[in-house]
Amino acid sequence: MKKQAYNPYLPSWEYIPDGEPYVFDGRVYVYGSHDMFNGYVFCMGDYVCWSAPVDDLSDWRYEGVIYPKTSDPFNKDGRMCLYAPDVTVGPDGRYYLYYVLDKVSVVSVAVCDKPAGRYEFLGYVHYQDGTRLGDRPGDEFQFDPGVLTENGKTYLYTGFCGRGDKSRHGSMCTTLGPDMLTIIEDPVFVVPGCEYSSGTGFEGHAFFEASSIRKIGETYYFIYSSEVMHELCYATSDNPRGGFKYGGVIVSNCDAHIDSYKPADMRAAPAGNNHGSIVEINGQWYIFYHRQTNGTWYSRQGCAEKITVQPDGSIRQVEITSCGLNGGPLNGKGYYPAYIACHMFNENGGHPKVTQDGKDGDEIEGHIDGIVNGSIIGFKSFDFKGVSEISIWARGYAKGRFEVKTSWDGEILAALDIDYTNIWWKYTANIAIPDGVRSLYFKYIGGGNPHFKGFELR
Ligand code: FUB
Repeated sequence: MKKQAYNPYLPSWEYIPDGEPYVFDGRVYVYGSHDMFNGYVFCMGDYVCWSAPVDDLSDWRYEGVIYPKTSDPFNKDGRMCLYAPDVTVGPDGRYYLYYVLDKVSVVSVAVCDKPAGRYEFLGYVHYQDGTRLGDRPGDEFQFDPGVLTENGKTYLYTGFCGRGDKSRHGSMCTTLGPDMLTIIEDPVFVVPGCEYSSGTGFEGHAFFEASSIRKIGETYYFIYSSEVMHELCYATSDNPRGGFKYGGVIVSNCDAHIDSYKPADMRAAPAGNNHGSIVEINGQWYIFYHRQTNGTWYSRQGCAEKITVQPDGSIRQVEITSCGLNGGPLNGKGYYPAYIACHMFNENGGHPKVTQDGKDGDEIEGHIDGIVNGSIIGFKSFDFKGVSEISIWARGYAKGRFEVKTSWDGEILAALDIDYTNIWWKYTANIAIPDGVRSLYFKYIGGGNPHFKGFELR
């Protein structure tokens, strides 16, 4: 790899949640929504695409705008947002983009000859009499399409189930014919929402949103965001239109359930909605998901972690890290930006936040603010060897110290005293980090609210 790969995997000034990863012709393409820095609602941008060669997951290329939000006939004035999309290759070899706008319950389709060219609006998914899916009396709410095409049929999964809404039953599968628009098999519910999960095996992890579908061997894997929102779960079946059994949690964007370094119910990062999917890249499976930044749900960023599909087809929950696509721990020496922190929490509740200077689109490296006395910021993980000095860059109205540790509640290995400064200021201390693969934590003790830009290990 040319560089090391971090989480988030795209530049820190890019905000692409809901990522659906696919490998086409030797490159990984990610199709997601497009949030903005300081966005005041979800998904304020046009769809853009990023891709990377399968043999260098650090080398992401901006493919540009693939679909402006005003391309949909229902949205000529740009009043609505493009919610989470998905892409599938049709029987004609072209690429089909499925999405819903945020204020209408119909599924739109756009098409392109290339994975990341300019997609053109094609039409709305409809029954054979021309009635749009979502418009027929009795149709349930259409949301977050996930699509898979095989043998001339496209399986379209949609739905959104809020707590207390008995009109929503779960995620539904609708089968489309080779024109990619016309329904040939009516919707059937495949995974229950929380109002209908009792006795199904999905209790506590019922379907909320973010339908996504993949196939491994002969097994269909339905990936979705559960009723607790921060976790991506999976269910499996040998039939795309039914028989799905709950499998488990693959990732939680706050590491809920993980008890290897903290209590299982402790949230190691700001929890928020989640959406993504699994993909095999060069023989390794990954889960793509997103995290929340800037203290809101409207500036989300894509992250990824390695997963293992066990011989029995099961997938165990993986931890959130700073280095998901890197293939292993980060080099134990060098400069690292603070925005790659995977753990951010305060001793007395709440979380610091990743943010950036400037406005949306300004290519300025992100940093962390919202730091208070007792804030803990962690990075996972590094392969340390012979580290003897550490520097940090901080600024802001603050006077105190950053303690450095290799576990959030562990021994203090160094302390860096900081003072008021209006510009990024470098502070250095000697440290002896034991060799080996470990996390790195910074705990702030003091007054005020420092900003944290990055650190260097030597
Ligand atoms: O990005 C907008 C919406 O938030 C998506 O459609 C949902 O899946 C959730 O991630």
